[in-house]
Order: sequence, then C-alpha cells, then structure tokens
Amino acid sequence: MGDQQVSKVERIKAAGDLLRGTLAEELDNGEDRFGGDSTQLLKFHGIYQQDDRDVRKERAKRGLGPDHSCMVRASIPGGRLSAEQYLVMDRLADDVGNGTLRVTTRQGIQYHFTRKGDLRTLIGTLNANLVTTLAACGDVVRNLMCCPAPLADRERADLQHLTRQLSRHLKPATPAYWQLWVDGERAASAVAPPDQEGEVEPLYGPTYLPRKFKVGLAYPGDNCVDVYTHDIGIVPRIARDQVESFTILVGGGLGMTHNKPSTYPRLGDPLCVVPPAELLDTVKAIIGIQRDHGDRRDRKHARLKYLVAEWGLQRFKAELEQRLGRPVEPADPGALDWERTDDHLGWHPQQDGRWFLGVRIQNGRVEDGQVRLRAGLRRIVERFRPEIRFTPRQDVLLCGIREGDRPAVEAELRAHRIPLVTELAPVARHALACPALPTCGLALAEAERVFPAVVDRLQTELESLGLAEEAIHVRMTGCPNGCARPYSTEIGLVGRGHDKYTVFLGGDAHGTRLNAPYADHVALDDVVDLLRPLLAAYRHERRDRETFGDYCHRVGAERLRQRFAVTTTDRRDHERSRREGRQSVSI
Ligand code: SRM
Ligand code: SF4
Repeated sequence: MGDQQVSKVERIKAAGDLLRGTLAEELDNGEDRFGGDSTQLLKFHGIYQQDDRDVRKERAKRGLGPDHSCMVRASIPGGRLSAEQYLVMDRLADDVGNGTLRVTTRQGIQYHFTRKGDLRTLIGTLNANLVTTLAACGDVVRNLMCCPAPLADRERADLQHLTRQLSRHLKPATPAYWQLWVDGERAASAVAPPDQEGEVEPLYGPTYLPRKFKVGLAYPGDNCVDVYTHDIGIVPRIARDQVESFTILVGGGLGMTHNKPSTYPRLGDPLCVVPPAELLDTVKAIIGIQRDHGDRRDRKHARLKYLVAEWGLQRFKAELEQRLGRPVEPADPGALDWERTDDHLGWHPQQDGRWFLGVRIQNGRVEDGQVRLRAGLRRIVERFRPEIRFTPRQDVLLCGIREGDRPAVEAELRAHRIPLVTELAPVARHALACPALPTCGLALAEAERVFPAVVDRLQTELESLGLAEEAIHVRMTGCPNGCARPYSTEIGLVGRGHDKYTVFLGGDAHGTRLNAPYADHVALDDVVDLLRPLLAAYRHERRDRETFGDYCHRVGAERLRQRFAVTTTDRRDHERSRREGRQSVSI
C-alpha cells in the first residue's frame, strides 16, 4: 500500500521509531501539552491527552487555550491486583490525579487530570509496583479481560493465570516504554534508530495493528466478560476441572458512528476449537491476519469485525489454517450455552475456605462523596489485605477474606456508607456508564455524571408499575463508540448531541444479542417518559419470566415504535409535539 494511501495515524506510527517519536524531548520541554503526532504515540504508552471540557468556553472567552491534562490507563489483565498495588494506586490518585480512580469496563484503572509534568512519577511508580500502562491504549492488543471471580471451579481452571500469560506474550516488545518512563535519562539520549539496535516488534511489526484489538476470556456458562464484543473471544471447555479445548470467536466490536451505516456494532462469531497447546499460536495468527489485512486507510473501517464481515468465516478460517499450517476444528455455536452473566457482587465462598466480597462501584468511579467509597475501600484493604479483582461491570471483588473477618468488613462498609449488595436497587446494580464529559474528547453528551439520576428515575418508574424487582440492564455512553457496551444490553442510551440520546432496546441480559435503535434525539429528561409506556406494556404482555429485553426483541423495535411513538424525522416537529404534550421521537 502506498504511503499516500494509508491514514495519517499509520504515517505517524511508521515514523515513530517503535513508539518513541519525539516523546522524550517533549516530556522535558516545559510545555503543558504534547504536539499532535506525539498524542497518537502516547496512546500506546497508556496516555490520552485531554482537556477539561467544562472550562473550554470560559477559558476561550478569557483568551486562554484548553486546560490540558492526561488520562492515564493502567492495563490490569483479568483486573487482578495485590492489596499493596491497590494502595499505591490509590495514593497516586491524590499525588498526581484528581483524587479519584476510575475502574474501566475492561477491568483496568484510569487516572484523570494528570499533568504532563507528573506523568513520569505516575507511570514510573506504577511500574515500580509491577503495574503497566503499556498497550492500555493504541493500535495493539488492549487489556485482556477474564472472569475475575475466584470461585472454586474457576480457580481450578485457572483462567486468571492463562490471561496473564497470554497478556505477556501479546505486549509490544519495543524498549521505548521502559526507556521513557522507567529510565528517563536513557530515553533522552536514546537516538539510535531501532534497526541499528536490532529492535523489532515480532508480533506487531513497525506500524503495529491497523486499530485497537481486544481479547476476552469467558468462563463457560457465565458471560460476565461480554465475550461476543471482543475482536477475539475465548471460551474454554472444561471437564473434570481441566481445560480440554477453547472455542475461539472472532469479529466482535461495538464502535459505530451516527449516520454512517458502513460502521456498526457486531457480535463475534464462533470460528474454531483449539486444544490448549495451540491457543497462543492461534491467537497470534488471528492478530497477524488483522495486522496484514486490516484496513490501514480508513480508521473507521479498520477493526477486525469489518474484515470478518467482509471475508466471511470460511475465508477467514482458511487464512488462519494456512498461517498455522494445519486445519482447525470447526466451532459448534450450540456448545456456547450461557446460563447467566454474574456481577459477582456480595459474599461468595472460595476454594480455600476464605470468602470474596463483590462491592458495587457506581460508574466505576472510586471517590468520596456521600458514599465514602474510596476511603472505605482503602481502609478495608489496609486492614484485611484482600486481593483485588476488578470486574467487567466496573465493580471490585475483595478476595481472600477470612470467615471471622466478614462482620468487621461489613462494619467498615457501613461506616463509610457503602451499600451492601442487598441494599442495591436492581437497576442500579447492573447499570454501566462511560466517563464522557468533561474528560472524553469524543463525548457528544453526558453519561457518568447524569446517569445516576436516570437510573433512579427508571427504578421509581418500575416501582410505580409494580416491577420493582425487575433487574433491567441499562447502559449509557456519551457517544456511539460504545465504551460501556450499550449495544449488547437491554436498554442502551447513546449520546447523540448536546442533551440528546439514541435509545436502543431489545438486547439480552446475557449479552448474546445486539439491541436495535428505537428512538433518536431523545432529550435526557424524556428518556424515562419514553420508556414508561413500554414498561407498562411489558408488564401486561410479558410471557412467563420474559425479561424486558426479550419482550422488546420479541415484539420488535418497529412494532413498538408504531404502537408508542409518533415518529418524525424533523426535529422541529419533534419539539412541537413535545410542547403539545404528545410523545414524539425521531428515528
Ligand atoms: Fe473506549 C475511545 C473510555 C472501553 C470503544 N474510550 C475511548 C476514549 C479513550 C476517548 C478517546 O479516544 O479520546 C475514552 C476515554 C474517556 C475518558 O475520559 O476516560 C474511552 N473505553 C473507555 C473506558 C474507560 C470506558 C469505561 O466506562 O470504563 C473503557 C476503558 C477500557 C480499558 O480499560 O481498556 C473503554 N471502549 C471500551 C469498550 C468496551 C470494551 O472494550 O469492552 C468499547 C467497545 C468495544 C469495542 O472496542 O468495539 C470501546 N472507545 C471505543 C471506541 C470505538 C472503537 C471503534 O471500533 O470504533 C473509541 C474511539 C476510537 O477508538 O476511535 C473509544
Ligand atoms: Fe468517550 Fe464515547 Fe467512549 Fe463515552 S463512549 S468514553 S463518550 S468515546
């Protein structure tokens, strides 16, 4: 492919000298921000340059530029940390962050509002404590996800260990990361081009992958990692506590762009079954296919899901077999049987006689407000030294707690006003939102900050309809990129513009089906009003134990729209209908 044909990011990567670019010089130039090309390379180091969008306008009025800072993401395979690592990470939130930790939907941790001048302290300290930010972002394999629960059967299958092993094999090999963040002196003087030093990226090559790449491992029967949404999903087959084989899914991914039908969310397809000894080779070969055939011209068409959709599974499998030099066993989609998607909250016994406690973290934000979550978790970790495991639902599992310590742990939760799982309202328990404003540069609308109020209103509505116990799953994002996986759940609220959302309905609680757009340009205040008649109909018409998502899917978005919505594509009509008290949505 000619240099002119590839996207700008591809050219930056090619010139970036295995992720170095001019980062070392820029780190020391005394400015509060990095230049444009560097911001692309920074992502591979786990850093996004952002600016505080809350103060943009006001600063512009005063003739000031954006207030720059960085989001720094730690990649934590399977979400697992020691108590000591957690305490260091917690302290760093005060030293070089904004006093909060943000647990991500991929079991990582993010710092927000870190100043450029504090990056070396933050990343150097993390590394000194064996936590990395390398490949937390960028066109590489991102943080590997895995069911975090140390339940007896899962511990025996040891997926956590496998996840960490895979993660190690899939990290970029460039020494630039350590030179920059762990040994700053050397970075500043490291000028030799990689070929002279014999540096190579054996898996990725000099321009890495065409796009981000995600891998997740599910425990059979429990789709807590949303396995269909990954570029590669891995589901073991376990017999007598031994992993016999793995089903490999390919081509999942959720990002899309409003009004651009060539972009779409897609669930992964089961591709093949491989024995344990062939797992790593197979994963690497699939990554190689995406490296060599993924679209490097158009980043909106560069994810593996488009390659899988356009090639078809047969061609994809043939290419995989050719690379492996052997045939692979076809997957049996029927073998994937999901009984549940556990959030793992509350107390659960472990294999070793100890217990783990799953604690809800609203929107993944570990902070102190009315609920003193950050202080409470810190106190429990200091006192009882549990192992920490973050979940794909942005929650935390405190593991290895002795039977006798359970009352004292609960007392600490109460003292810090942290709700026990039995005190959580069903909708709040399962709700997910992305950070959106004010940090995310791509947000079209609010998410994390407004979501608790939406969740409360929805719960109140359900109570008034006699549906108080319904655990309806709702997820909100500030834009269609899908960071809180809003398309693989029952209700997805996706930012459309200032204060406006597209409402998606009809996914299932097990994440095995995509939902469908129901209404567009819905004002935040109207979201619950829009859902009310649907919920009432669901109450009267549901079959047996049918969930809300299953009901919406059975009836279909189109029929639901005909029954409940005055549809119009003209925003002015929509506003007029609203004023006249009629329900109106545009689609
Ligand atoms: Fe994401 C971009 C936050 C999980 C799809 N995501 C971003 C950025 C970095 C915005 C940017 O590019 O400037 C967001 C930073 C906001 C901030 O201020 O912190 C961001 N994504 C997040 C997190 C923190 C959301 C959360 O609530 O936890 C998650 C971090 C996970 C991690 O630890 O690695 C996060 N992002 C996801 C997921 C869910 C998942 O992976 O399970 C998705 C959908 C799955 C997928 O990848 O298809 C997701 N994020 C995106 C996309 C769309 C990608 C696409 O294929 O189109 C973007 C935009 C992009 O890449 O251009 C994006
Ligand atoms: Fe930002 Fe959009 Fe992701 Fe939310 S979904 S964090 S608004 S990119």
